[in-house]
Amino acid sequence: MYQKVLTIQDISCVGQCSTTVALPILSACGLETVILPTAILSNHTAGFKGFTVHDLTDEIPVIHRQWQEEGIRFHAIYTGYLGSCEEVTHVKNIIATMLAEGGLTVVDPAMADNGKLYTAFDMAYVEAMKSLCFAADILLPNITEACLLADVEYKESYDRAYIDAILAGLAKKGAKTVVLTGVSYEEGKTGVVVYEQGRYSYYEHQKIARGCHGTGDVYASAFVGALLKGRTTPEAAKIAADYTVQCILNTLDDPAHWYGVKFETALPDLIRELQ
Ligand code: PXL
Repeated sequence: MYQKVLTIQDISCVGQCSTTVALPILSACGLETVILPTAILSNHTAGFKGFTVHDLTDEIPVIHRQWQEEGIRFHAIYTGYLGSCEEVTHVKNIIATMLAEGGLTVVDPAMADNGKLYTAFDMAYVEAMKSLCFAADILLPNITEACLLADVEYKESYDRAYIDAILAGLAKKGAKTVVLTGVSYEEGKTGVVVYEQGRYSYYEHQKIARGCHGTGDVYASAFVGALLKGRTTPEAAKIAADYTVQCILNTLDDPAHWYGVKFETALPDLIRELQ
């Protein structure tokens, strides 16, 4: 079935993250992709000397009202980096009114990594995000975000019991399906835990030494693409992991490309996988 997905996140003009990776990846997966930018930044906030932001919070309800006039509906809504607590409220309103029957919501909290909140956010934002995250059909956090949402202390080194406790904490607060990324139990390996209807699965793959910006968004976009093309949650989690690893591998030989990954170079592999 031809499906229409709405993705709500910022446009970082330079830096290969959020909307500038979600739109091409979802389109390549064969999905009609509608964008709703939450802010326009000169570049993303991680690693550049600075950045400019034009916040679009006030524009969101204006666009929403117009879409409602037109009777537009989406088969899925996938949200990423939002700019403010107020935007979280607007996004909840959009989800409540714009989904087609049986439509799916995927929320990537996109607010923290490596034990730290991104520059633009504070704990008030985390609190606001909780209501959005726990209402989603699929929540797609990394470990840092999962800890913030579950009120569990972040640890650099951990075991299976720690990961189980985070997932139990999320489930207790209302999370339905959780796809937890960046779970590494062994040197040189990392993976994704899928928690769905009380069952766990784990897909382990190689861990590439160099950390790359934007890979969370590349992963989430490929995951949503695979899911909407009919794959199960664990299958989509694996397809997105393999694609993200390939994107990183295709970037490794170019140290000047520190700000993102060359996700375009692996799109043919992703398209082939979904055919
Ligand atoms: O990839 C997450 C992300 C999205 N958008 C902006 C960011 C970041 C991560 O730092 O700064 C603006």
